Amino acid sequence: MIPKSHPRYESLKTRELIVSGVKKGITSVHGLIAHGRGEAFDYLLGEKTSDFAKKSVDSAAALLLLAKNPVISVNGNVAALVPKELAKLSSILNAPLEINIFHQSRSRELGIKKYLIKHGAENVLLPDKKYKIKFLESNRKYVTSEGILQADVVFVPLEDGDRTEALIKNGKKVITIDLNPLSRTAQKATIAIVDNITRAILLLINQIQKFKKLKLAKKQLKVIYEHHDNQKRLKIAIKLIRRL
Ligand code: PTJ
Repeated sequence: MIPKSHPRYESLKTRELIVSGVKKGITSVHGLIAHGRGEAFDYLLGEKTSDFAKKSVDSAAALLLLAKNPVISVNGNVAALVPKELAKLSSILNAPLEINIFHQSRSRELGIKKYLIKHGAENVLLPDKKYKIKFLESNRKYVTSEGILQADVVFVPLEDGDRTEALIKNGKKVITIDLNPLSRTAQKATIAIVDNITRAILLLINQIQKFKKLKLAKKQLKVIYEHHDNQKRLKIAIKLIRRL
C-alpha cells in the first residue's frame, strides 16, 4: 500500500492503476511503457492542469456538444485509469464507448467491456471485423457501423498518431488528451488537450455539464470551439516544458 503521506502519492497511485490493469488483462504490457512516457511529460508540465489545457477543455466540450454522432474510443490504458469517468462521459453525451485497441487481443477487448460495464457504462461497442476505416493498417482500423464508422467527432485519448491521421482523412474531427505536445496525435488532432487524463477528463465532464446547464445555443458553442488554435496551444505547452 502507498502511504498517503508519500510526496508522490498521486503519481504512484495512478501507476498502480496501470499495473493492476495489466494484471486484470485489460491493459497491454506495452501500456506500461506508454504510461511511463506520460509520467515524464507530466513531470515536466508540473503535474497540474495548465491554463492552456483548460481552454482546450472548453473547446473540446463545445465540439462534443455540437457533434451529431460523437463516439468515445477506449483503449487498455484509458479503461484502467478512468473507467467511471468514461461511463459518465458516455451518459452525459449520449455517446457510445467503442473499444479500439492497438495490440490485438479479443480477450482484452472483452475484459475492457466487462470492466466498463462494472463501472456503470451502458453503451459499450466492440470492434466488428466487417467494418474498417480507410488509410489504416493496424488493428485499430476495425470499427463498428453504429459507432466510429458514422461518427463526426471521435474522442481518442492516449492515442497512437497514425489513427488520428486516418480518422481525420476519413472526414472526422478528433479530440485527444495527450501529455506529449510533440506527439503526432497531438499535432494532428483537431483539439489536443495537453494534460493527464486523470485530471482532464473530470474537467471535461464538468465543462459539458456546465454548458448544458447554461443551455448554450449552437452559435455560442461554435464560437467557443472555433476559438481553438491547436498549433498555438501546443506551442505554449512546448514553451512551458522548455521553461522559456
Ligand atoms: O490498449 P492498446 O493496445 O490500444 O494500447 C494502448 C497504448 C497506450 C499502449 C498505445 O496506444 C500506445 O502505444 O500509445 P503510445 O503511442 O505510446 O502513445 C500514448 C501517448 O499517451 C503518449 O504520447 C504518452 O505521452 C501519452 N500518455 C500516457 N499516459 C498518459 C498520456 N496522456 C495523458 N494522460 C496519461 N495518463
